[in-house]
Amino acid sequence: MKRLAFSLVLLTAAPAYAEPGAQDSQAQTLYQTKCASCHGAERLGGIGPALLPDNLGRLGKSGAEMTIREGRAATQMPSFKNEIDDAGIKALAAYVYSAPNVAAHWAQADIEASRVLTPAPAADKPKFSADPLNLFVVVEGGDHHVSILDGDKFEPIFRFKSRFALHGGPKFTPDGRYVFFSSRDGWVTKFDLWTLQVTAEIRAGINSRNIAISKDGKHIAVANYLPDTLVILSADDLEVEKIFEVADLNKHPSRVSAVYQAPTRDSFIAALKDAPEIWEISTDPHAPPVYSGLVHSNEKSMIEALPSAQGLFALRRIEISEPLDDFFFDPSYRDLLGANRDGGKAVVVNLTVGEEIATIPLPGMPHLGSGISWMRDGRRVMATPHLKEGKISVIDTTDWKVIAEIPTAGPGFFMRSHENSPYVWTDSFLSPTHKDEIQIIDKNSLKVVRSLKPAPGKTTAHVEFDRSGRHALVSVMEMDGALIVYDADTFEEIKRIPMSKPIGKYNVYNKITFSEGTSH
Ligand code: DHE
Repeated sequence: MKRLAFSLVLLTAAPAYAEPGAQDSQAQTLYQTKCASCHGAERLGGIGPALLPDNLGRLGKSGAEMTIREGRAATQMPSFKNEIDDAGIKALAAYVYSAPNVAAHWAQADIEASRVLTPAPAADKPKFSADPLNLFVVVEGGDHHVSILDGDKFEPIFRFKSRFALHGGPKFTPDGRYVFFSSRDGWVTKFDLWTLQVTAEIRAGINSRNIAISKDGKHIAVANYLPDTLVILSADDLEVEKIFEVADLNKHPSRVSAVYQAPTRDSFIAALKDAPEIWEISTDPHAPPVYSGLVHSNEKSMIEALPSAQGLFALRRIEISEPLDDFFFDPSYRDLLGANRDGGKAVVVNLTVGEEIATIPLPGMPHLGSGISWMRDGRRVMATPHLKEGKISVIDTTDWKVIAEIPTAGPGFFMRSHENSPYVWTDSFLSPTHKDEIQIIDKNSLKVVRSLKPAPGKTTAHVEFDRSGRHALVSVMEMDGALIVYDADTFEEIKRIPMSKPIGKYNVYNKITFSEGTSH
């Protein structure tokens, strides 16, 4: 039986979930009377987010208890401490971490029914005077808002309420006019940066990872953990164009860890969490035929035995030795570096031939998704932080050898640079003692040249440059946080803009030009 067919299916196995406890019936009654109206009778979400273990994993049971007891600031979640006693709160928290009675399903009809269109009035220019290509889009996770910042004056020009818990980088149309956001509970939002208006929204999954936009800006791909799907939407009005039920060649379903645009290949590349395959989905209507599953096989009979696909959304499977769920792409998108959370290594996959071509030992859990690359001594190097060790590994992409390990203040999450800057900025986001420190590394000497601690004791991370590369913006990721603007050459603080837990910030120009030092 398929684990996630597009209908209600009894749940057979779900290893990530705790089994329902004995106090379940009390908790279920409480849930239906107190929570269901916002979070849905089946815990799939509504006004509030889905309350399933896969959505709540990072909150933890004690965090869930605290949220039920105290409510959540700046949201519609009230405090229940005067309505539910301690035992009830504990039972409810355990309940939302237990397996749902039915497999979570989100079929095409559900996706389509969720779509809301709010078209903006016609506009032939932005309704503000700031450079529309030097805007910053800032995701404020504290009270779930997005701020639009003038990237020359560093002044907010607009702020709006976003979906709950946006995650991953927003994606821009090639002209920089529209931006798309995705939330952890599956919502995709299209926002018009000229009229400053949300124009369309749709819930493409129950638990989503991220989105990608196609090279021509016409299609949005949504990577889902729940259900096991990859959903393609029209970027125009978010209408569903195709749903891939993701499974390996043996029909074992897989979650999709992330999906990316490969601009030089005119395709989406998807990382699968549970299958030893990388998926490439063509976004070129004239793509030649591909032989799914056997792209690297020499066995003619097997190639003939498999159907070929061609054109828009043709699927190519690249078989690899084990699942890889964290990717870095070289700027030509010929090679991909992949890792999974368990291994102390990265695997290089050549996307042209569909083969693993090298393995790089990289202990300390590299965070390849945050890797960046630059030219040094005529050779292209890439650098990655590590989630479990305070170091940056620098790799020569010609022979895939680690050429340096730069010690940092602690395990880090993000890295950034700009083609006009001689420096790389990185954080120690995961360090219990140095999470307030930003370190700046010389791209040539590979030495740390400066450490900044702009808000002692407060988590400080995620950097983005402005269009010119002259300024670097850093987040103090706290509820009473701030965006700090630095001179990228002198490292002097220029301005501090208060914000509610600013997470990521994204410069329109750098994103649409695939600037070398930023994420895509
Ligand atoms: Fe992220 C990007 C996965 C936890 C903030 N994160 C991404 C991307 C992936 C990913 C695959 C690339 C998507 C894209 O931009 O299109 N993140 C994961 C995880 O697997 C992990 C470790 C665990 C999880 O909970 O999913 C994780 N991420 C976090 C956080 O805890 C962060 C710090 C806070 C939050 O809001 O969840 C966080 N992730 C971010 C940000 C980006 C991101 C800000 C975009 C980075 C960029 O500059 O483009």
